[in-house]
Order: sequence, then C-alpha cells, then structure tokens
Amino acid sequence: MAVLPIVEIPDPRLRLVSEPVEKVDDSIRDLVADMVDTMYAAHGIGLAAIQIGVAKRVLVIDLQERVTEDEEKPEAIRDPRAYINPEILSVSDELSTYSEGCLSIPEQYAEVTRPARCRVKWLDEQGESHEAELDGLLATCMQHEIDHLNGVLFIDHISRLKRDMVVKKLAKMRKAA
Ligand code: GNR
Ligand code: NI
Repeated sequence: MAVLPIVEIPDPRLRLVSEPVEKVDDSIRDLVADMVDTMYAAHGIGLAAIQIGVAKRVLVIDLQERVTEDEEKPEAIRDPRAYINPEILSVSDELSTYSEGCLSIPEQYAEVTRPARCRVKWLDEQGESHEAELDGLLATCMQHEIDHLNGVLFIDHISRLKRDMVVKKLAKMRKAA
C-alpha cells in the first residue's frame, strides 16, 4: 500500500502502449492496491497503471470519489474496482459529452465527446472474467482509462486550438506554483 507520484505530461511514458497482464497474481494485486491508494489521495475517479509508471493493462475506477478539496472520502463509502486487460467489445452510435479532466494533466478540463455506452470485458483481481454494458460516467471513465493503456490522452480528442490552450494553461499554472 503506497501513494505514488503521478506521471504528468509531457512524460513520454504516457504515450506507451501497455502490455497485457499474463497472470493475475499477488504482484498485480499489490499494484492494484498502490493504484487505489494513489487514486484516492489525488481525488481521482479512475487511474491507469501507466499513470504511476507501470506499463501494464490495469486500471482502477471508483466513481464515488467526488469530494471537496479538504474532505477525505470516508473509508466506508469506498468501492474501488480493478479492471485487468479490459477490452471494448462494442460501442453505441449514440454519443455523450462530458467535461473531462486527467490526473496526468492537472487541473485542466475540456469537453470530450465519446460513445455514450460501451460493452466491456475484463478480469478482476481474482483473475475471474466479467462482461458488462456500461453507460453514463462509468462508460466515459472506462474509455478514458482504456485510452491511457493505448497511450492516448483526452486532449487527443479535442481540437488543436483547445489542446494548445490546455497545454499553455498548464505551463502557466506550473510556473506560478
Ligand atoms: O479523476 C478523473 N476524472 C475524470 C472526469 C471525467 C472523465 C474522466 C475522468 S478520469 C480522471 C482521473 C484520470 O486521469 N484517470 O486516468
Ligand atoms: Ni487520465
């Protein structure tokens, strides 16, 4: 269990295509535990392994981590889920737009349009296979996280102009810090 530093742009590791997990063992469960700790510490709703520098196809999501800056989410409400080797099987024609953020592009947000629903299969921490049709914020978050496993960031889905604005604002923010 550890809170680890989050890899931020323009770190080239964020552009790697992560490798599938061959066997869901204790080392993977340790990785998941570190990812969950790091996600909560950063107040994120999801985290891909590459965001802590590990190029494996592992992600964690807990949509309920929506808290104010100075308020810790009570342990009791936490419901982190691990998704190992997740695959999108199909997506809806219907689209939806969310204002997305990313812990690797701190404090920057932009509207991203993606399929509103997706059918996904994955392995859990015990190596058991699951399949489900996701919608709403979970569908968006899952697509955002699977993008990370393929070296794709939310800013790749917006216009060049908006992307340049996000990068500029981040540079300005870092300079002021
Ligand atoms: O914390 C996060 N919030 C978020 C909001 C809208 C769409 C996607 C996300 S994921 C993000 C955490 C993160 O960077 N995961 O990779
Ligand atoms: Ni992200």
